[in-house]
Amino acid sequence: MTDVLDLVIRGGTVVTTDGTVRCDVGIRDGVITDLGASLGPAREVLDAVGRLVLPGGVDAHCHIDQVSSTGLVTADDFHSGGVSAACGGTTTIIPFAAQHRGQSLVQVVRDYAAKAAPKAFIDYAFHLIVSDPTPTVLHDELPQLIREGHPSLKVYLTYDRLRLTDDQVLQVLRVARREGAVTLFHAEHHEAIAWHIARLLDAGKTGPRWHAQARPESAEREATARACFLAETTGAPILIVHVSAGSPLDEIRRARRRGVHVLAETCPQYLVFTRDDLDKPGFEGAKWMFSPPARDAAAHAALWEGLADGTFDIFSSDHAPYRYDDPQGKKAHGEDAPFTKVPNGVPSLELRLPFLFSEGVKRGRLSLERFVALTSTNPARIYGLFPRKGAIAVGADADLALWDPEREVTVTHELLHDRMDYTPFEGMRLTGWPVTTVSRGEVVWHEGTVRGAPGRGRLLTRSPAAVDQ
Ligand code: DUC
Ligand code: ZN
Ligand code: ZN
Repeated sequence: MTDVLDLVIRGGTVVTTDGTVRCDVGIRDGVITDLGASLGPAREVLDAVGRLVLPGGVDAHCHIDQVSSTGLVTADDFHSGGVSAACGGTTTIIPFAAQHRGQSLVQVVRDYAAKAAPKAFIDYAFHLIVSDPTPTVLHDELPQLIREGHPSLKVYLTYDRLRLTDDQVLQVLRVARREGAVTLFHAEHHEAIAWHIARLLDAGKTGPRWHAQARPESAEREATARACFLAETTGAPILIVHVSAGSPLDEIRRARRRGVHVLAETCPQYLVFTRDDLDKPGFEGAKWMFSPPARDAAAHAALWEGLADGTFDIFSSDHAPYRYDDPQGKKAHGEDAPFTKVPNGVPSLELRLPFLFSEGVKRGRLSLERFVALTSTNPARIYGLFPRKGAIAVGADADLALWDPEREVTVTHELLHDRMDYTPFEGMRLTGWPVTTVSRGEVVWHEGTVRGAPGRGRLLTRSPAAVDQ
């Protein structure tokens, strides 16, 4: 019988950016085919009474099986990262294909695609990282890759082995604009950071706690303003990733008022941690080391305001999993290594949605619709995946997260599914939890059980970025 559905999600409250409605969701061949009352018959029925039915999360910033510029590899691969994401209600990830100097950008993408394909648990796409914009990269490889369906790239304004000069950034933006790609910026002022680092190390200030002093908010503010200026000069759309505080956010608002196409992202770690978290006994503070660093309570307030008032377009994890006690992780150079040698990043792939739901929606800071926009629909739109992803609509992929809005959970590392040996969110009490996750019509996470084989996730090619929202 062809009119039997594969799966019906029955009796839930469906949430999209347009509002909430009580209805069933009917699924066939991995796609949403029906929305309405009393759908069926179906081979499988999921009772969603009392649940919110959300579009599966789209995490547009995470580092999976990525080789850093110093040769360290992040702890999660496309299987463990995908499982962890799915258990947190995310159904699509966009990690990076990271070029290091001297490498062919095309070959880098081929290599990441080859290691992802046999392991991927959920659907994925790649942002490019451009660290070596040679004439071949600019004239041939970047246009080719954008046309092949990778219309987003990240550039760095700091880090010795990654950063581009302003002149190189202008050249990259010119190509990105012409080809329809959006350029992500890691915005921190390189020379100012080097200046601070030299003084701190000269004074023997080498422990994790000095990381925040080496990378002050002013360095982020200046680089954010400059990135906006470079976008203004070229007319190219840009997105500032991992914004940590109010003053860079104000630069983004100012640039937008003059018509610059600049979008903004923040992440869980900037809303809850402060520079004091780095100041733990011994080496422990390394568990809270990421860049830009966490700031203070005033920054948290400014970021919440930006999430609520629409200044932020997306909320990503920036999952950069470096284990604590591991030669590929925080202790790669030993516990006595200066803070400059500690890899930057924290895990948060699985907690991104529960964190924002609990701290944002449950605390009355964000509406449910805004939550869905920030975590799913906007990243899908901006990065060329909508309406296949980020939507609950007939014809969209059946990627869904069923949410128990009242479940109370105390975060422990044991609860999570990544390959880390700690979570910086240990002990945090959250309300609201994803109890079931559906990926292209398959139930991949249900009440504590993971289902699905490695390799079931598909590489998504994308259309040019939609930035004029
Ligand atoms: N930038 C990121 O986006 N993630 C981890 C570290 C960094 O510098
Ligand atoms: Zn970055
Ligand atoms: Zn990152």
